[in-house]
Amino acid sequence: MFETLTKAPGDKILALMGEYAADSRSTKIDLGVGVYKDEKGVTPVMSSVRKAEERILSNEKTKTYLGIAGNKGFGAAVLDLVLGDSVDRARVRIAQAPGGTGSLWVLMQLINRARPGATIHVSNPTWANHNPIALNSGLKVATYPYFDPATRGVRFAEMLAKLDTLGAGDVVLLHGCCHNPTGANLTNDQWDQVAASLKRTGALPFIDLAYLGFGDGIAADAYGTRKVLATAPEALIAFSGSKNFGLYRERVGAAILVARNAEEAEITNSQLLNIIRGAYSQPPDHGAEIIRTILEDAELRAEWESELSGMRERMITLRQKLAAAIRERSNSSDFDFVADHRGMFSLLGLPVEAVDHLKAKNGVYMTSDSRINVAGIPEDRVGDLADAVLAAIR
Ligand code: PLP
Ligand code: TYF
Repeated sequence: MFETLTKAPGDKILALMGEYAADSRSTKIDLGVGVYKDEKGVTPVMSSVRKAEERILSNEKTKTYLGIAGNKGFGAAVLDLVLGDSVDRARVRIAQAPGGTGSLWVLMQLINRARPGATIHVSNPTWANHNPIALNSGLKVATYPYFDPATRGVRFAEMLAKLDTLGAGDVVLLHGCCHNPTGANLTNDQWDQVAASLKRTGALPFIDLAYLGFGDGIAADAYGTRKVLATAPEALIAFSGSKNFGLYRERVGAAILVARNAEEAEITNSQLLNIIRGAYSQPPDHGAEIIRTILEDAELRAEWESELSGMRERMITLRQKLAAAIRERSNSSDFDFVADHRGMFSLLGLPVEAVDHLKAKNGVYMTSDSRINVAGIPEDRVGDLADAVLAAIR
């Protein structure tokens, strides 16, 4: 049987994690995989999460099945968190799923049931996992212009021109906030224009929301999602609780669908649940129960929001420090974009030789496209990093 197989390509980001672990230099810096790190360089269990887990452990009465859509309280709380009052809930359904990735997976399967072989348009560039999930689901993938290497901002006029050419039956995958890998994001005014374009063309918005709260705050980061939902007749959202609750390995996320009316929502949801049942039957509960416990309890929720703000502010400070250090050393504003970007990442726009040089010479690890995880910058080494980056491009 298996002799028919050839070796499949690995995940480059996860491979880089292994390379970093094997590097014995004490001065090495990990700006690779997208996990938040605190000032000690560790990815902590949040205090609100720890407290929720303690409550769950002492209160839990059973571990019997919860059903295909998973934890109902989690679903309701996530809808409040993400949607606000942007859309009539009668048109909305939510199913808990294993991470943002599992949510993307079941929603792409759903698209393929509705429109087999439909084209999903992703930003150029986008998260490395979008393509494989879409292709594995039977969809076709195309790109729309997004990152401008000259300004390190968004090529918005070109993006919008492309979106305007799409039609009903096309799907547009948008990063709700904190674009991965670039760190370049749409302004509120640009979101308004994207929402208007989608309404005009009838293309289906599909929002990947993996970093809610990592950019400028929960409401600010939800602006685009809520704007699109307020105007689009139909939409899909893949929510992840991996980053903002620090629950990576618990695999918690949610697939959200918005249909034209309650009747279509019910029918579409029956297909979504059917996909889930035929895949993994039901999602794991622990992470979802943690999020439910936190969001439903005023005190825990306030603690979580304050922890999340702390993480966000730390990343913004690191951005400002790196931009300032490079400005000081180079007498140029070439890297000021790092301070304007939001979320965990910035695409530096370095040639691959510079990325290789930084790894070999300085033990600075970033993905080959020159994406850095700003949370990985050690606060006391910002100057070293600025020196190394400038030396690598000299
Ligand atoms: N989407 C994007 C853009 C991401 O960066 C991630 C990161 O991990 C995910 C989705 C899904 O994450 P997870 O499946 O770990 O929740
Ligand atoms: O982009 C990142 O680094 C994160 C983490 O298959 C990640 O989104 C990377 C690769 C992967 C799953 C998660």
